[in-house]
Amino acid sequence: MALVEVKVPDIGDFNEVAVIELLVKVGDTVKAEQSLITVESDKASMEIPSSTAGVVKELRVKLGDKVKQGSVVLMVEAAGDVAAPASAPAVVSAPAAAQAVALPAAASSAVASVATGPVEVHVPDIGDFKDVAVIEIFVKPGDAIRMEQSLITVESDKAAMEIPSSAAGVLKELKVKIGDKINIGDLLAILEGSVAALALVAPSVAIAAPVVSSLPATSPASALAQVALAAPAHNPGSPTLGLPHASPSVRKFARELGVPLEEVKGNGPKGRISQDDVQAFTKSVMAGATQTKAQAAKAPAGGDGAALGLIPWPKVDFAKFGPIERKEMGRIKKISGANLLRNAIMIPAVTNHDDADITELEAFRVSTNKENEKSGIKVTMLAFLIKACVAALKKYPEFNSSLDGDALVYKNYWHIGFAADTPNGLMVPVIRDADKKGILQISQEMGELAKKARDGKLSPAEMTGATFTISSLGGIGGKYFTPIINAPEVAILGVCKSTYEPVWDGKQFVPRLMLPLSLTWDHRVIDGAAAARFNAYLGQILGDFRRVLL
Ligand code: CAO
Repeated sequence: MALVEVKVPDIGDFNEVAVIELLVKVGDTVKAEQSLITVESDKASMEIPSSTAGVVKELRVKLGDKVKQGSVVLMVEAAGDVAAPASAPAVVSAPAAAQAVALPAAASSAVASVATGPVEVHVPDIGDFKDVAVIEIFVKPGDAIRMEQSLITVESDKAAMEIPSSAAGVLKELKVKIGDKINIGDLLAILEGSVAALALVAPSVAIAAPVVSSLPATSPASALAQVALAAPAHNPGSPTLGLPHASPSVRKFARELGVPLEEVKGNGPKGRISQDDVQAFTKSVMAGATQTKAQAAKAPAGGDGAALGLIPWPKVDFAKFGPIERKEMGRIKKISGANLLRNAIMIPAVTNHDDADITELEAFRVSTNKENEKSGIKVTMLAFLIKACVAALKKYPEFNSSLDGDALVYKNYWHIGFAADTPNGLMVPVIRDADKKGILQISQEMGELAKKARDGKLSPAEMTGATFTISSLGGIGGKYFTPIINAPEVAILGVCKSTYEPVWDGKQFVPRLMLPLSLTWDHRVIDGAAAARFNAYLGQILGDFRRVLL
């Protein structure tokens, strides 16, 4: 078996195009015509195919390298049926058919004439390629079209190209739609207005597509067509198109997965989207961290359940049963609704209910408030709860963690969020570094943050970074409830109104002030026993704060 060089075939006038993707690695078995690398000029991206079948023994290029016709891409141990040329070195050159020529610069500006009225724009000579699919449409009726402006992108299995307009004017009618298969001569569009017609315009590319190199180039026209088919997947420099910048294979990959490429952030040079970017986007959508625009449009705060395969949400004409008034939900309610829905659906949440004896603590709170009357700072039970929770979070650190894929992120800071009821809806301001602050400071900050929340003046920084949240309905009433975890936190404490209860002290029932606690926790991270211990410890601290010192 011969070791052969696979070289960059004739890629027209383009010199020194950058390698932007390596599509194979050492050890891979490649077929003849299989794409090996993607190269890119400032206007076009193209895949370079293998001229032979075999096993890749060595890669001679790396990302960022500049290549031109004749550059060795890799060394292949040719398959038995592929004979290397007898003469050494065993070079497999580009097929003869790859003698594509670059579009003469003059061609695009020649043969122009001035006309008015309807002008038909047809698919120019795109070589032997037949039935190439329309994958993108850049224009719509009413758009003012410039000469040479890209109208659509078509794609074969290995190359993507933009088809430019052969005339200027206002687009009256587009004759193709996404998915249509087109051929040379097909009517693409009808323009109207003052137009400068061009008799022959090849697609606006100046880089020959090696992917068509196996097709016989029988005439200058088809050679030109090969140039044409080398068209760019995207013109990264063009501000007018605003298209995602990605190579044909990445586009194909994205289409196969149903990924909207325009929503993917490219991390390559000039924002180019790589296969890794598409994969990362897909993972993020699957994990629920990202929503595509289509998903967002389909699933407002209420959601219709279709994405979960549920039966449709009941649609009832309430007016049939009595007078109604319809009011759009406010922005905050919509945002928090969407978050609550996701958290309720995605987190296997369990709630433990317990009671804490706060008789002595309440007495201390009342006396503290008396002593501090002049300071203007009012201490409520919530400030003690924040402090007590920090102690419990330190003792049971998984309650202060977040899930990141298969890993747990333990946070060595204790920022406690508290739910605040505001006229605009529920908000969760955050007391930062609650472990470093005393009860008075926490009470003061809580008062300020709660006021800001009610006035709609909380900054994003004041609502982010919490490691655990407390939702207190103690000032209102109720006994127990099941709060929803504020992802990516893994637990939340719900607190209701304390009441005097008869508690057995071993000899008799005595009146004790009992605080109802409801701890909701993420069962992926926390076990039931740990949750019971957390609540029990919290109860002990609230019963006797001196335990924090132990
Ligand atoms: N048991 C008994 N009384 C309690 C109590 C409890 N657990 N917690 C607070 N109280 C008392 C306070 O001592 C205060 O009494 P006084 O008026 O006699 O002094 C009164 O209830 C009102 O307290 P508060 O609500 O103003 O203060 P807070 O620190 O307890 O709470 C805040 C502040 C912003 C959290 C609260 O105003 C609030 O918005 N709570 C609602 C939170 C919420 O909506 N949660 C639900 C989220 S899930 O939808």
